[in-house]
Amino acid sequence: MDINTIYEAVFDGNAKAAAAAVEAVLAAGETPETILNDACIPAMAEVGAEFEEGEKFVPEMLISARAMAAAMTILRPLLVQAGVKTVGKVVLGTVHGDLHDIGKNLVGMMLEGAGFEVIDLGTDVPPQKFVDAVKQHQPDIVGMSALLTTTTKSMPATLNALAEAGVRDQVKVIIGGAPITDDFAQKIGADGFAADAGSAARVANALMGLN
Ligand code: B1M
Repeated sequence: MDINTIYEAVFDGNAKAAAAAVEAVLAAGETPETILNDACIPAMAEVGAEFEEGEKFVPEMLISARAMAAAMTILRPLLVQAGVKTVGKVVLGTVHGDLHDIGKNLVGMMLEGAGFEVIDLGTDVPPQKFVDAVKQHQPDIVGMSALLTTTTKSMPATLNALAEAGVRDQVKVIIGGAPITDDFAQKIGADGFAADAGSAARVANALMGLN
């Protein structure tokens, strides 16, 4: 059993096989990072590509997402363990109107793996809920994810709400998601943009003055 077995299990949406393959490949000495980056993420990317080409449909996407979640249940604590210490606190959420959370969850896992404490507000998070979480948890960073072009407008709305509540200057804001670009991030006044989960961790580190 090798890393391709995990790729196939996630791609085929076989949660049981994905979990078993992750256990076996870890036992054989592979790192959780390699399994995440070289099997799980590419498998979901291929599922997305086939969906766009009309070769896969929503139920198939969902079972692949569940298989990925099964793999992540095993990988998450190991990725977190790899973080030497808590380097900062992040409040993370998918913006209002948007239910996509696979990418956001990956970003959260990579941030945890990079040593951040992550407070995950979930999906469909209204601006006021971000504001309340900033007041309650005093994070260093707010991370917003959006996958729909229609929900990207919730990002400037949340930035405005943070400013109106007087807490915008207390946090750095990182945004990401398939329709998000660096240009958009700059235009709305976010502090950082990341194209994927790995770079989200690097951008967060940079905003904390690390590396
Ligand atoms: Co949705 N969906 N979906 N969907 N879905 C897309 C996004 C879409 C592009 C598919 C398509 O039509 N080609 C399209 C959006 C079109 C657009 O707006 N331009 C779309 C649509 C239209 C919809 C619905 C409206 C469909 C419908 O009901 N008619 C509906 C909307 C529901 C809602 O949100 N209100 C919907 C529903 C769903 C499912 C529920 C079936 C499911 C989501 C399951 C879940 O998330 N729990 C789903 C899925 C799976 C997808 C696709 C196929 C895959 C998304 C995904 O998980 N990718 C997607 C097509 C695609 O992307 N090719 C699609 C894998 C993931 C690892 O990547 O999320 O991009 P991604 O995250 C990356 C980066 O973007 C980045 O890092 C991540 C990891 O590397 N990133 C960040 C993400 N957030 C970040 C935050 C950061 C930094 C980086 O900082 C904080």
